Amino acid sequence: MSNMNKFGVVTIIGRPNVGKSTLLNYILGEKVTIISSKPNTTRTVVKGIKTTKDYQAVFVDTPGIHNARDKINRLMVDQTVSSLSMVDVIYLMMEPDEIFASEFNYIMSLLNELNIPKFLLINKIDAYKRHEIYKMADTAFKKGKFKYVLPISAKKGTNVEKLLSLTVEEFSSTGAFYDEEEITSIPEKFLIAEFVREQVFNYMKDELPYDTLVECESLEEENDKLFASVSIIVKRDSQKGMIIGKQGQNLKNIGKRARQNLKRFFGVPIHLELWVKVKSNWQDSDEYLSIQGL
Ligand code: GDP
Ligand code: K
Ligand code: MG
Repeated sequence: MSNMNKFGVVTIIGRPNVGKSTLLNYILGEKVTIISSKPNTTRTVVKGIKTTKDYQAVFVDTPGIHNARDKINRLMVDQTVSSLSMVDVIYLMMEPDEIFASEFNYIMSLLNELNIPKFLLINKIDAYKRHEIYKMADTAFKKGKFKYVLPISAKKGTNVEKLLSLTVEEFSSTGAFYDEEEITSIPEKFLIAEFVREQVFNYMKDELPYDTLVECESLEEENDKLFASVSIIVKRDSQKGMIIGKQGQNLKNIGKRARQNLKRFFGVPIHLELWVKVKSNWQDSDEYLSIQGL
């Protein structure tokens, strides 16, 4: 990892079955997927990380974004889109014959507001005729502000190398921002926080405030064991109580499940220390904004 000079976060948006997982599996070369059982969580979830000698790309999922049918869902989608400010590149994946329904237009109008490069991936080109692909590309350019429109086949890998090199062009050179030691610890910390966040969502159901922040404050490795300290930051004391639960049972469950998943993911045991903190104005604080914007 020491020669790595670029770092970025990518999200893939698209309706079910369009081929998102297939593309990720092709890119990552192995199945790395974190599944959140709670739909419509507005936070992003890490799906996998690709590290080469030149770059590191973190792929995150954006659950619930393709569900803008009614007013309630649209509120959720609004929230989700604003949480995308942390990503460097957005992939929107469609099939050549997909129609531009009202929810697509709605999502597109929100995405167009974001100053983040958007790539339209027209997937499954191995299964469609050329004119169908051209027609989709033409319509897409009219509907959205795409930096690139790329016909791909996630299954066969057609144009995927091209896609990756265009993606990395959008990444920032982390050398300018972090020293080497920090670069190597950032993705693991980011992942650990995501695993914990996933369980916080699972156990809190609808009571969880959207602006809950999860942060991995320290991570150390010793004798093939990981030691992590993670903070769950809420705005009010009452929310702190909810997360901890009766006799700490909720927090215990969150920690237990997160630990199991982390152990499976990293392949080593992990000692996880969870803290619940109240910071009433973290959204206004530079320190926390920079963490959220990782
Ligand atoms: P997701 O729901 O967006 O994650 O979609 P999946 O990755 O699970 O893919 C849904 C289906 O589409 C699977 O049967 C895939 O094999 C298929 N699929 C994905 N990409 C391609 C492609 O490039 N060409 C073809 N022909 N099928 C594809
Ligand atoms: K970045
Ligand atoms: Mg999938």
